[in-house]
Amino acid sequence: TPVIRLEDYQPSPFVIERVELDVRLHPTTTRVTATLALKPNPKGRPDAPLVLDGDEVNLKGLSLDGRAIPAAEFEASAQGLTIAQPPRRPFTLTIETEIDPTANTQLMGLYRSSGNYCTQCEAEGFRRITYFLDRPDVMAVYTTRIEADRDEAPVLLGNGNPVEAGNIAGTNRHYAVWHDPHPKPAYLFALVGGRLGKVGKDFTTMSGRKVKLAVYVEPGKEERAAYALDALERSMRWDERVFGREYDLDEFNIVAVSDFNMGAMENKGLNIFNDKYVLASPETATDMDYANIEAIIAHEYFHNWSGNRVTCRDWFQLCLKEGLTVFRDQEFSSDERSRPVHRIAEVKTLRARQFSEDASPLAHPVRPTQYREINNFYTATVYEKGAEIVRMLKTIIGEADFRRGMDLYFDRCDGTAATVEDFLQAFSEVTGRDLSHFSHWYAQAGTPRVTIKGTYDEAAQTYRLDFTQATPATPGQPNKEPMAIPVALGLVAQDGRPLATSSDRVNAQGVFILDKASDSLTFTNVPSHPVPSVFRGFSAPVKTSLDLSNTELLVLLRHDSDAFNRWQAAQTVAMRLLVALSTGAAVTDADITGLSAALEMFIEDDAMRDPAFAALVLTLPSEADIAQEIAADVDPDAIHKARTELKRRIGSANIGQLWEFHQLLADLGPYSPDAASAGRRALRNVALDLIAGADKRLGERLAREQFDTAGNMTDRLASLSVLTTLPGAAREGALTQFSERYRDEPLVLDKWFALQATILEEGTLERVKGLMNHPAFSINNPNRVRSLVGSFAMANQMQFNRADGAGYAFLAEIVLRADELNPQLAARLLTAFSAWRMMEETRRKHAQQTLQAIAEHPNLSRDVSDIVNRSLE
Ligand code: HT7
Ligand code: ZN
Repeated sequence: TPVIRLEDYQPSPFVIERVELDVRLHPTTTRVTATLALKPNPKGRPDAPLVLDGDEVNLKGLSLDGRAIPAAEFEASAQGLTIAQPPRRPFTLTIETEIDPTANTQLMGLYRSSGNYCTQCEAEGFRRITYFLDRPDVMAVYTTRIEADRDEAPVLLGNGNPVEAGNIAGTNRHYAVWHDPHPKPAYLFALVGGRLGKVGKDFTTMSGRKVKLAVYVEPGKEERAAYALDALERSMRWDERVFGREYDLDEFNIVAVSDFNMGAMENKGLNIFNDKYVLASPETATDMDYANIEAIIAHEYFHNWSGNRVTCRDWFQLCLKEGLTVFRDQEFSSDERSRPVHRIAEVKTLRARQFSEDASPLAHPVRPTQYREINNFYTATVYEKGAEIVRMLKTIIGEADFRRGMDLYFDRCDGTAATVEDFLQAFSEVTGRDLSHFSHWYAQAGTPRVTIKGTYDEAAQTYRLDFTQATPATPGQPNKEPMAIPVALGLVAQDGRPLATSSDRVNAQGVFILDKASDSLTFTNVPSHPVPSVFRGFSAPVKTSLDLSNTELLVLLRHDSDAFNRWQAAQTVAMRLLVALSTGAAVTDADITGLSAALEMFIEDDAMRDPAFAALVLTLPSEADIAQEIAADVDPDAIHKARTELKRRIGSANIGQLWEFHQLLADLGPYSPDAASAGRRALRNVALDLIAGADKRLGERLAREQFDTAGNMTDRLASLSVLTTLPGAAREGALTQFSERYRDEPLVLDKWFALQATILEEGTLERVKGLMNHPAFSINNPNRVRSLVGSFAMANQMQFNRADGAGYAFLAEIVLRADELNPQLAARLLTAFSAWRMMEETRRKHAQQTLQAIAEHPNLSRDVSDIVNRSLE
């Protein structure tokens, strides 16, 4: 397959100004008539042929300005349509195609989910509906007529505003016409037809425009859409208040579907969602589900400006909309919930997903320079690291200039397909700063490591910090330049008092910019040997090596004014112990008691003040985090043993207090998903988990009681999760009870699949294989596959990485099966192998052989072949 390169970008030789689509929905033979108003692009090659993209479409008719084009003058295949000598003036092309939405198991283009029709066009799905210039810089105004059987699809939705609807006399068919006045690329096109229930409300924008908001779901589940609708309204208000961005159509519709490759899609005025991120009730959704729904509803809504009004010139610029929109949704969630708690959660995800990607053979820059399959670049690097870059920009230039830069970017680039350069240019202009060095963040892959050494001079009362930075080699990038790294920092006295810092290298917001390979800064008037608190709020996506003792770190846990670094200090101490225990290095009893005593003090003094924060502090780094820290010759069994042991020690040392939390924090009133209530449940459930790690009988008793009496899914699932750590009849009984209770709730059964797939025991692989035959499982449904197979491969590092290679062989088999149906899903599953090189030798060899066998398999999709080949490079 060809490599697409950023440096080869050429403007399209033709533009499409208007599109009229007539879609006659039918389960197997849907007819699409596309009428395209084309004209030569003055910026494109003047003599170029017209080459339209296509993918599995059947051409039924083709005419130019109303006349059929003779067969000799065009060439059509399932993959494209070429007219060698198109007119060099404006003209109209009418294309009739036939497609089969029922046979579409890839879930790209027009497909059916639970009998309803829906579309997914990002990145290159529109070409599966009709031949088109399917690239984001070709922006057109769309009018869509949708026709369907009234019984099969009483609801017909399109982009933009509704224009007309009616019955077709003498038939059982009806139609609706939608017009979207905002020019958009084809990837933002959508339509929906089906039997759907609805919840809605009116919204008045800041300038007084009335907008009808609606969320469409499976009939009977309308009540479960109320939270999503509320989150939408709050998102719209927030974007007005914080970014000055107003909505621009008469309607905003969201549709939930059960078969979806990703979380959701920001189609103009018609967002389509994985139902997992819409439907919620206390009985079926956890606190985490509610938080995810809020974040994803916000994310897709925010795309209306960062992505739709200002879109991307080409797919290399994906971070321009995704990184920026993730930043915006993170800020929204931080404002709606607890900022420090949310920041810790963001960083946990970033480290688990993006740092691991950056350390793997799949590492790539936030703005890649080449790809074979764009679907494989919807990655943690583009999304999460992309968001960190925007956050650093804001840290460096300050809040006021950031907002001025955003305003300039939106205003200047409105209605255009922009680049990362356009984005940075807006901030350069408002600040007068040269951001060319900063832009390395978009181009250089790999996680920089910053090493910091502190020296106190008692006589001079100065404290010096020496910094060095280095970014490891990544595929295609052996040598790295130093990055511009904002370091938010402060000093804390050994007794915990904050020290007034003064250094001419640190700005008023407490930020030092490290932009050389090494640099130092000196604080003056420092009365005693301080403890430095660096990268406050995780001010840059880097790894840090800091020569602080555990005792000093525990001073930060107790006293730092920065909540993120309090959490980080506890994590660093725990990580040191876990790495040592995992690798057989010396760990003294005093080392462990040091941490557990500090946590005891934290539990007594602080935990109840902010339970959500306490729950995070009391959660040890995951087994995958520990593996990443060890990074070479990893033995997952040893890691599991080490973590279990440290957890047992911390639980035992604090069991009385933990038990008290468990009793004290029980939910009394009706369930509410708000952050404070969720925080209390989180602490209670972390306490239960620690108790069970220390005293199995007590843990089992409390978990069983909680399971029986829980008034919401968060508590029920948390107790079941604790029970799954305790082999025996109680666990199996609870699992059976749970599956019977929720037998008609696929999204809840997904949690049940995932829980069992992550049991850290030898029999798990056999259990997972058995569950693939469960009536609720289907290899065609991405949520089911991700819950069972994805959880096993991505969230059970001990059992996936079994020393006998059976976990790898299983995943390979499923990837190959899934690849025949849904290549995107298969390719994502396959990324579970990305850490294979850091495993110890036996596992490494098994993984390599398995990857090689996949690579040699005939008829791999482009998606899977791209991932497998890059994984082996
Ligand atoms: N922009 C959306 C990306 C997306 C997607 C990409 C490829 C294949 C299927 C997909 N569904 C959604 C989602 C987002 O980031 O908002
Ligand atoms: Zn997005």
